Amino acid sequence: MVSSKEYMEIEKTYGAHNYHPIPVVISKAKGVWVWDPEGRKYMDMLSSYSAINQGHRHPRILKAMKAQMKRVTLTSRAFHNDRLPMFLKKLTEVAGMDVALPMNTGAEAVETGIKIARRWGYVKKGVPANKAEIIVCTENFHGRTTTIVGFSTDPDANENFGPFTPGFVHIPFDDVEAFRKAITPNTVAFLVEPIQGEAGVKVPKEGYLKKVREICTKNNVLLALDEVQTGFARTGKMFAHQHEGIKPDLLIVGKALGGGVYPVSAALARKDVMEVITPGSHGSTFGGNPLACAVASEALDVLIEENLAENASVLGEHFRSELRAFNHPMIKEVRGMGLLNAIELKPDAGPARPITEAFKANGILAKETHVHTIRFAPPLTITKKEIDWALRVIKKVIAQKLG
Ligand code: IF1
Repeated sequence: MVSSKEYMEIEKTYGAHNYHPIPVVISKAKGVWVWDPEGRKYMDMLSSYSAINQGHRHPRILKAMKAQMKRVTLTSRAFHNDRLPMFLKKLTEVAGMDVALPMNTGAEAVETGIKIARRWGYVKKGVPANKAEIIVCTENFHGRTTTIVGFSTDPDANENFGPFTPGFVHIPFDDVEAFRKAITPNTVAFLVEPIQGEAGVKVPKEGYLKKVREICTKNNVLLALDEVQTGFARTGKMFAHQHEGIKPDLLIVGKALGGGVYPVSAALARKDVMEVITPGSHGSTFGGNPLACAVASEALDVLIEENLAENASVLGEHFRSELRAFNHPMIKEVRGMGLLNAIELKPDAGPARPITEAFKANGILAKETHVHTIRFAPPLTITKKEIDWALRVIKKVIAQKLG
């Protein structure tokens, strides 16, 4: 048998070094649990950065995938297929948006949103050619393409990858006045995450998105929400923007839409916005393929029929209140929404990495983000009993490592 250590060495030799993973090899998974080749069991408290909201290898999603594999898997969009129509209908109904454009990865869906917003700006708003501006936030994370990293403010993401696409303007996150001031007659959209994930699970003040929505409407600027990470029940509602009772003009989704088995993403919009996209102006070989549509349709049904938003809301509240009550002197803040949560350590505690490695040794997989923050985002199928076990381990490890 090949050992975990050997797998990691082979990967290091033959792979690009674009990651610094927790030293664990996953070779089997089910629900909230994963196993390494040596048979050690861990709770997955990352869920592939919220892509596994339905849990690993959900039986219904695997069944739908297998059934579709027996019929047809890929057609391209040169022809119609018999899975895309109902998938589009279901997705737009779940999201409360008029129409959707299917892609594969989150970054592609963000790129799609950028293209829609710019074209809408020229065709509908009357912005002069090549003058469109999109407002984005500092510390954003929207993906890895050259255009997207071009407006990242994280040097790790974009150093030496230029020259970059112009047309992006930065403001601080959770700052309504900065947004108001940044708008010009050429502003076509505000692209923002409802909760900044990679920045360390930064939850904005209540009312932020609502005020932003009002300003967008008043100024004829599209509100483009990136819910790739916050979408599909993660924060305790189907979409994070629903906590504010608002609707975006553009909604970007991915990750959990693929049910943890297949990459599926989409840009959704109002009909009058999406209609600027005409034949030949955008697409993807794999976007909207019948296998993706079968998987994603089932992934949506599972979220709804298993009440996963409700579970995320209840257990998320429980998770945060238990960690706050723990009140450890080295914890600066416990924050989050639903089951997207983070512990930020005080600078005196030192880096979070030794803590996440100790979690691993105690059967919990979580990942640090930046130096002092640990993110916890288990599958939304997690039970009260399982999260209570995780809480006991988390408290024990923090007490052991930080006194
Ligand atoms: C990696 C981070 C999380 C996203 C939002 C678009 C995308 C993402 C809000 C792009 C992707 C992933 C990418 C993944 C790690 C992960 C991540 F740490 F990098 F920032 F979740 F916080 N919009 N986020 O969070 O989606 O193209 O990857 O499908 O390893 O890069 P993608």
